[in-house]
Amino acid sequence: MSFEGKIRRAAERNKTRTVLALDLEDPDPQRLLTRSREIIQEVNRLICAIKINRQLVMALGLKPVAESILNLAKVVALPTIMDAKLNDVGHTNLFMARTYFDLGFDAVIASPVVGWENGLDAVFEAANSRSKAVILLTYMSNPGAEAFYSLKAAQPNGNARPIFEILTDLALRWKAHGVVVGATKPEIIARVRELAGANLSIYSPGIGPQGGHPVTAMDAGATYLIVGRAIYNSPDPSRAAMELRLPP
Ligand code: BMP
Repeated sequence: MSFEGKIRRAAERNKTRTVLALDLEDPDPQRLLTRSREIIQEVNRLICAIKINRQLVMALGLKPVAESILNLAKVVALPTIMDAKLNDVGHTNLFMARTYFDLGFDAVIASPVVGWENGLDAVFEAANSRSKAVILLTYMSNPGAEAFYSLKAAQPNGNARPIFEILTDLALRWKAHGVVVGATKPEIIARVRELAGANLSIYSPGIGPQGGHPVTAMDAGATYLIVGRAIYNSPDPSRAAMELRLPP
């Protein structure tokens, strides 16, 4: 089944649009692995996917991530996203994308600013040939993001457009599964939704500690919320995940 099919099925089954960002930190790799597994076991019926960052892969290593975290995700029927933020030339992007897909990840996040030719072309090809997905970073949630993503760039026709609008067009042209747009910028989510129509999934991080609000982000047009600390740092993670389940 495709990533899209898996996340939709999990979202319907668990009545949630929350993707868990599994970003725990611990200097002891064994404790980190145990805690990461515990959080998944605690909230797996209250989330629809798991996103893993490079920091977790750095701390645990690829093999333990695959054997322990990805296997557990499979057991609890949740798709996994590798937040690789791929941002290099073609051959190294391809190596990383292939490695993550072959380990068992269902989707990767990439940065569209490297462009298509000898940038993300091979990543999309690798994803498409394996029924995996590519999600593109389109507007980040941190305050400093505005300086780049809202910058207006001249178009061949002489008009100037904000960079995030150009990146949204690229996501549509390249047939990306989805885009990442910060929950801290509901007006940008609304604009991306307006440009993209109904079919492009919008993943929105920045809920809680970064200042974004789940209802505002969903009302603006987000498809999924990406949530880390507000769940795993909560004294009661399953209650926190439960509260993020929004009425249909
Ligand atoms: P938290 O909910 O703890 O703030 O974590 C947000 C997660 O989303 C982190 O994994 C971070 O890497 C990711 N993220 C983000 O916060 N803003 C972005 O613009 C893009 C992201 O991938």
